[in-house]
Amino acid sequence: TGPAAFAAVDLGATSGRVMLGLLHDGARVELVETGRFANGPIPVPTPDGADLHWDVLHLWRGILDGLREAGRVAAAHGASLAGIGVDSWAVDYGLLDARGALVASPRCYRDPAFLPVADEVYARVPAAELYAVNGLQHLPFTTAFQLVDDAARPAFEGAHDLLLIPDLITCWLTGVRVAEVTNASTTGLVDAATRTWAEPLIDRLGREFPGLAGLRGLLPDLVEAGTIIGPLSATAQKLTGLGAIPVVAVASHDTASAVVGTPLPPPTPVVEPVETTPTSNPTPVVEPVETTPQRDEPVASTGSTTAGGVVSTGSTTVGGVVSTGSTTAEASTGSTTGAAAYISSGTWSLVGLELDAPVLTEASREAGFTNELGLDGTVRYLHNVMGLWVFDECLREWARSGDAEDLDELLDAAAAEPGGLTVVDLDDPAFLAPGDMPRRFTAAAERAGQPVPATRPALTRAVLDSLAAAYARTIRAAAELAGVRITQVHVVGGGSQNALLCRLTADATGLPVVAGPVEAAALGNVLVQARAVGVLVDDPSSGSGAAGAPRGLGGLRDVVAASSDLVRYEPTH
Ligand code: LFR
Repeated sequence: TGPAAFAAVDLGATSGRVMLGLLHDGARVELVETGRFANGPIPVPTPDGADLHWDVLHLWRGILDGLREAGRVAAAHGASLAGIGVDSWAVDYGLLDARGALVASPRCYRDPAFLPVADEVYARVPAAELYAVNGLQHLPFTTAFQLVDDAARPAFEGAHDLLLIPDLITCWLTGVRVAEVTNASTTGLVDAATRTWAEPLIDRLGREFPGLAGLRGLLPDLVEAGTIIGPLSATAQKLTGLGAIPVVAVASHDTASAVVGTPLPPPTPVVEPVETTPTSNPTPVVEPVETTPQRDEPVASTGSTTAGGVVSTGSTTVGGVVSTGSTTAEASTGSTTGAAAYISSGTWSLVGLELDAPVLTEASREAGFTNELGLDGTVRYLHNVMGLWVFDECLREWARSGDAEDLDELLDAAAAEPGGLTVVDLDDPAFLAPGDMPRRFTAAAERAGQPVPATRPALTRAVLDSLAAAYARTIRAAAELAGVRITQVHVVGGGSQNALLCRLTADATGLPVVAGPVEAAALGNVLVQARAVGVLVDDPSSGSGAAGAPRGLGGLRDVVAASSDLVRYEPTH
């Protein structure tokens, strides 16, 4: 028999794509790109400046074309599509009116209008109260904050439903309105412990901000990733030339799909649960920015801090390694079994661990760690590092000036630079908005009293050194807060192809870096579909032994590993 075929729609901030996933023998996925289209924030002038919007209709056009092509390519491989799934960047949404039509083009989270909102919200609902429920790191553009700004606009009055971007596309494909939980967890409106809408918090926001009084009524029912939403609607069948193919709610936050598509190591069973003993005085976990990568400093828990940082006293799965909910004996004795951290490296770098329960403590909040929800009850415990956005914006600026760079040549030249000279804090919201990035980066270096890179290779090296330093700092903090010892770092997404960045990351963390797959999000998307429609079953490693039992995350990741060429970078010092 031929392969099973699935179409993964994966929308990123700079491009969207449709990938055909051909699952061979239930063991290996071959990805074929059947559509790619540009994406990016579009400034739309207003009397007092400009709003930033996404052109979701352009994306929709690209999706329809890509799905049609996916059907054709699948047929050429002797297969017909068995599923469609959509993932995208998080937090942004479309509003539908009572008829189900889009009220306005969705706003982009980088819109500077959102920047002051968080403080207005924190003045009425303290940040600590929000964190205790939603577990989200402070980001100025979390959906809840965007909504406060949006609700003041006349268009909002016409809103009947709020759909996050992937849910909006799924609705256009099926006619069904749902909120898939991995992405909904980035809205700030979901309870991270119960994986349900945080009703008391939503009511509270409605009382504090009258424009949001009807917010609960805009939110659709939550579904877990892996739910079959319905067949392509008759209209969508016509538009794509496809049949009544099942549309699956995959882990629709692109980062959630990317973590599914990361070949994290298999779990090691816990022999004995260890009691969590809260410490009254957690050591601060955010360290000052280092100017040079640290040598010989293992990124591991010291065994002395933040035992109280974990709410669960049960077992916690970390990077596929089961550990206990506290700083473990394993961490302090330096046993060779350790956990793996991941870096989902694209426009953003999402740096952290996979856990099986949220960490909702003050220490975690102060360190800027988020608890987004993942597949199969997991938690993405991570921090957003500004990512390749800063470098890509420099490239775009140089191209706009008519003097575009050859990427490979630039990276070679950056590799030959001395390095470690200029390391700035990429968490600075000054980097958030688009435009004029080389100047903004050098201004930040000046403000920090650091050497100002004088050439493009020097600036490139400074950006990548700053990224690697941020990765090391974040991984060290995650290890401390979750109480685990980290022995390996996985880099997936576009950044996994940047050999210089991977090398700098290995050196900055002092840990081996395993790079790949590039298309982790598309792979994760395909695998969740395959399992949902009953193709990935009978996994001996799931331990259930039951015939027809769906594969666990480990079983899905076996397919990831078998489908990817991974590159390993050892630290050189
Ligand atoms: C990555 C990502 C991040 C999210 C940011 C904004 O593409 O989804 O996880 O924080 O975009 O939505």
